[in-house]
Amino acid sequence: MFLATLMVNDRLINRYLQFAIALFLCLIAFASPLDVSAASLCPIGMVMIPGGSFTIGSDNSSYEEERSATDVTVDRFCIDRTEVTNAQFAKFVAATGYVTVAERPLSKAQFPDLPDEKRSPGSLVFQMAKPGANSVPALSWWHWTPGANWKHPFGLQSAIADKENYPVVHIAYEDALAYAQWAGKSLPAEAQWEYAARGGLKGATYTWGDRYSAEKANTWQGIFPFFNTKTDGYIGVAPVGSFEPNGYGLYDMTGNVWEWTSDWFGVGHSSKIHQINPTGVAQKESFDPKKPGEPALHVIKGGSYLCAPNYCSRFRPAARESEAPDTGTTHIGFRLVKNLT
Ligand SMILES: [Ca+2]
Repeated sequence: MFLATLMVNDRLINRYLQFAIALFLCLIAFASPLDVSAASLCPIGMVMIPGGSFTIGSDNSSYEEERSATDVTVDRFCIDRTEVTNAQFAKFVAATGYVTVAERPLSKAQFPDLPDEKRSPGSLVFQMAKPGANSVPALSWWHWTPGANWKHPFGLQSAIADKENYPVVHIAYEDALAYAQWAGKSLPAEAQWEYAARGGLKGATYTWGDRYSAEKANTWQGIFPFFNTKTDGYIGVAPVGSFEPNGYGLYDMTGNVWEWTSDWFGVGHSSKIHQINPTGVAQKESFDPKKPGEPALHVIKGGSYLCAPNYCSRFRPAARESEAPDTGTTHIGFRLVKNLT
């Protein structure tokens, strides 16, 4: 009797096992195409952007460098969900001993006429116009500050001890490139960056749509550089992810800090051909009419917490600015891509 019961139970157990295995295989068969393609192709912290065509630039902007709007195609790629943070950059420095451009003394090769006492490391720090001022010379808000670097954003007296989740700043192009090589990733091409910033919207002015909102991103409210009403909650840099993401789930593609791209800056976009995975002009062709005396410049995108409607209203996907590769400031950071093809 006992043996018969055991045999019946064994058959029941076998049937249950067969059913469970069949159910498990079905779940894998249905689940794996979604889970594997979406999750495993991109490293943690990155989002996969599906390939496609879009219109880069804008013909409706007053900024000449955004013209002519041109159709381009990009292959799928992964992109960081947020700007690279102080905590992430600190891991890179701890692992490699890397010293950023802002932490190095100014070289005689690059600045032959500079007296030795002015070769101390430093960077450019933004300072608002003094109270009561109603006019200031252009760019006079940038102050060379000895000791300013990613660990000391406003000079030696400042620190990032409680700002691990803030975007790293004072990053020169070669600093961003060194981090990218260590991370096994790349700096985005301008087309990749702009395509990702648009979040799936076609031709929208902003990353969220066509209507400007002071509360959608960390920009400047008020009259730059005289007063900032802080409507968006932040007078300076904000922790990454403080505002709603765009349609692709990417944070701070508008404002907070400018972001480096791998493209050299040209006057505008070429409308001659439909380009696939465009990478911008050659280095020798890099030129910005606003900065005729400067050599090759890289494209930066996204605008920053210093962009106000009255000055540098570049908090739009189509907007672009030029930046000298050796110049990081209190409002330039970066994010990376991982190319899948
Ligand atoms: Ca702000």
